[in-house]
Amino acid sequence: MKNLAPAIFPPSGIGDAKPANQTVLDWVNEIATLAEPENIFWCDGSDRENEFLIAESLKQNVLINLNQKKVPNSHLHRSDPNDVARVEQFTFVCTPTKEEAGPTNNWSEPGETYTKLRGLLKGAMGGRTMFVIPYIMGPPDSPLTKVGFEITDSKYVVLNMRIMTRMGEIAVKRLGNDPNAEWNRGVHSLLDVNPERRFICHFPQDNTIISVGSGYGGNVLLSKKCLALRIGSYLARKQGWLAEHMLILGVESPEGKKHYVAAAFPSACGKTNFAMLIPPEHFKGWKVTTVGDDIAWMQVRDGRLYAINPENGYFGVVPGTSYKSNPNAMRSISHDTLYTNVALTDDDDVWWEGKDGDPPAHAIDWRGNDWTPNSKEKAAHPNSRFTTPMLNNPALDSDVEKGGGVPISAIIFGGRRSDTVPLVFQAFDWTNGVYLGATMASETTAAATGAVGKVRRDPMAMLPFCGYNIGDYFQHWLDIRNRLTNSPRIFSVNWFRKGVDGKFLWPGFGENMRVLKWIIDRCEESGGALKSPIGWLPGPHDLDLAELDIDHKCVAELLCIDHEEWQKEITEHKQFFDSLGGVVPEELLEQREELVARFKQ
Ligand code: GTP
Ligand code: SPV
Ligand code: MN
Repeated sequence: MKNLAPAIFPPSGIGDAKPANQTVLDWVNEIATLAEPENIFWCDGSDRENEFLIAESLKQNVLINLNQKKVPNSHLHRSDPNDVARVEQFTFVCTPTKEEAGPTNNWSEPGETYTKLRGLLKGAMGGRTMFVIPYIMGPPDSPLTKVGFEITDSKYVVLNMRIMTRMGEIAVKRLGNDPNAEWNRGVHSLLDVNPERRFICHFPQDNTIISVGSGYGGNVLLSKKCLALRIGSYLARKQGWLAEHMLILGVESPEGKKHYVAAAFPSACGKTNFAMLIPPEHFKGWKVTTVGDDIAWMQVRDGRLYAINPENGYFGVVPGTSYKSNPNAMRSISHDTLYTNVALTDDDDVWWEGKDGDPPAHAIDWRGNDWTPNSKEKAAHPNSRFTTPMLNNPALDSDVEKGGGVPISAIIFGGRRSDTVPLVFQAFDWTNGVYLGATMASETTAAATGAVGKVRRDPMAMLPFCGYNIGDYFQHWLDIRNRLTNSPRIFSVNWFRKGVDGKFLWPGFGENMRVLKWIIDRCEESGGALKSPIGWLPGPHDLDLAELDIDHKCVAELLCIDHEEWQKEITEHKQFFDSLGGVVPEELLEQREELVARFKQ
């Protein structure tokens, strides 16, 4: 490596989100001097570049060819079996003080962390190519759009980023020449994909992310959870907007009246499926369109909340996806798609648990081993994923590129709860809705490593993604209210309540339209509801269940508020707030008192 700028690491801009006078070139040279790659490759996002990278990836077994007749322009990637999900225990928020990261984040001191990472990155790209990916998050003409650069030594990352973001020249143009322009620095290196040397570190004050030792999903596609949520939420608070783990959908009545809804569900709890919902026959003429399936950036304008989807593609859960559960997703992933950790059939097609039709008699599982329907192991990893451009989605909303965003009528919080939480209810007001979001809980899933099925509090589905003190985050949500004159109504949903037989009581998927319809009715102040201690609950006849084959008893169970379960729930709210060590805003503590009082009335 010749003619490179001297290494300056950590960057000089500590304490300021701007990359103080450090140009992108300086920074790239600095990382190159440290990591010593064989080549530097500036990505432009062109088709030619994509073809080249795919050809190289096939040669190096980073990608596996698929049957181009069955899934045109699509490929399979198998990750290291030790590297199949986000690693929350190795994810750090490195603010100058521990207090800024708050009680829900792993914190490590920025100076020490830079030194440690610098040590790990030293010579780490020897013999490899270092890719520099310029990208933007958000539509090209949006005031909310952010510029990021990701350096990576993984072709798989480049191929994913090309689908997930608007990549290449567009970002360089947007950045312009202003040395004070705001842009995000992301550094990623696979190292030797060793879980003991796997760290996902965020430096919000420096607008910097450094991720090492993983090659999977949210750990390495730095645009997504790292920039759009962790760094994004930090910037959002500072700049007065919201960065949320939310899908955005449009819902249009047969008369042509349209609403937009944003919904926060934790990982693998139904965002992509809800965002692509196809209404059942009974709702003929109703149309649901997708703006985003995972992340919403929202700003207040003229007293209303407007949302954009910063992403350009979907990194979605594969297992369970079928023409029955999600036809729009199936169509989206039928071409031009990158599959990660699904099974490969003998005719080079992809397969996973829950796909339509019979399982293949033989396949190669996600680890590369022989598999038959008698095998004990799953053929596709439970967190296997597709990466597909949003343009593939037949239900893509026509305003997805609108820089000003779409106006949000309702915000929904939802988790995976076998018990306690009814199918749907509405918060009394904004503050009550913030309480509802702050206390939501969900059973853990395969999207992150660790136990699955354990109920944990996951405020606003942001527990793993809030890049600063959660108490300040709650306060930020409360404060937004003061700027809203036409505020979205706030709701809770739970598709996952189970009966005594252990089966889901609610059919879910397309039938969720019935719940969505009630939510829209409530926004238009036409839907009926009963006042309950936890909020406005639909009465038995307020939900349109016509032509749905469901037992009345199931409906009653779905909508039931069991006082014993709720006493336990409210106790857990207190335990959760207590566990945060005094950062919870007074208003939310009062909300809890009021909830307790309503149960005593
Ligand atoms: P991330 O991409 O991790 O953020 O996940 P997500 O929130 O987008 O979840 P997704 O829509 O991919 O669904 C995750 C799992 O939940 C899949 O296995 C789905 O089949 C299942 N699921 C989604 N919607 C429903 C529903 O309405 N009812 C039931 N029972 N399962 C659902
Ligand atoms: C999630 O876990 O919420 C995801 C998948 O959307 S990942 O990008 O791996 O974080
Ligand atoms: Mn997600």
